Amino acid sequence: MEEENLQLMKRLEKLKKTHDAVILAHNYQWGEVQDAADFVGDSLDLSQIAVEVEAKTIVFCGVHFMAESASLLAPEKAVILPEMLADCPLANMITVEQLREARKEYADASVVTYINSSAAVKAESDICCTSSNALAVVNSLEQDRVLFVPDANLAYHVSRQTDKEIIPWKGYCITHYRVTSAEVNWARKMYPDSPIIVHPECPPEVTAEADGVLSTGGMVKYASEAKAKRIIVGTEMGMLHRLQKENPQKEFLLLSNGLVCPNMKYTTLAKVVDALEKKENIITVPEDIRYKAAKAVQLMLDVSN
Ligand code: CIZ
Repeated sequence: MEEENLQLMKRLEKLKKTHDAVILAHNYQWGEVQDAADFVGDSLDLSQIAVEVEAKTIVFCGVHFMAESASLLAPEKAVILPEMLADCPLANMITVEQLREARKEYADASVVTYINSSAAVKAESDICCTSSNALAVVNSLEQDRVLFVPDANLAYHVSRQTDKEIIPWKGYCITHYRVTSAEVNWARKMYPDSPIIVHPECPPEVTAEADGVLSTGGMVKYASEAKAKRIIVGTEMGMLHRLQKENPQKEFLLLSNGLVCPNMKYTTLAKVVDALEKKENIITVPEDIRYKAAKAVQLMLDVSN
């Protein structure tokens, strides 16, 4: 396997030169994919890198909405998604039609849309947010009511920290929603000195008991600054690879065995090489949607920068 990966890495280096490409990998990708990437990060970091790099081709190792976000911010570049099956069930839990109906029902509310959504839904929103800036985005709005889509757990986490009325959409991440407070209690008993950090897409009873509720970027920072020698991590298992690599002197344990996103795991090193070789699976966003979606993302960047 080692030898096979080395051969793939060699082919990838050549292809990167041929196609003037960079490889971006989300924090939830397999370790081998993260190691082959030029940049590893969360979806927003990676989209901003896609804008900044000079390369003409971006291979986005993540799920569909992430490649779309990169494409809507960097439309002049060819954004490749190595595996077209890599979709995000949460992003598909709200459609444009459903959002239009909800807007009628909550006419006095602003619409805040989590980055885990399609470009078409972003285009129908007032502003976007990520898990790291959701509270700042909500608090920046003039309206007192906010329709928050599509993740209900993130909406609930924000509602605990703001005076605004948050109307949550009933979407959920199929990986994070499985984490239970029994797992938190068990980890506490087993490792009483180890902090437990979880993602805000986890259920409210889990986020309520954790020592930190953090985006993946927040977890990277927390891990490097924490004094603790062992940290329990409640997010997708791919995150452990990066945390361990950047903090070899510390130990990271997964809070729950169920923290595996099947969509993130579709992308393998072989598929990355194959997609770049064939220059296939290029993700584009129609211009009318792109323009409106990019505006909602830009408004978010104006709040968080
Ligand atoms: O925005 C992202 O990359 C996701 C899905 C999670 C996070 O917290 O970074």
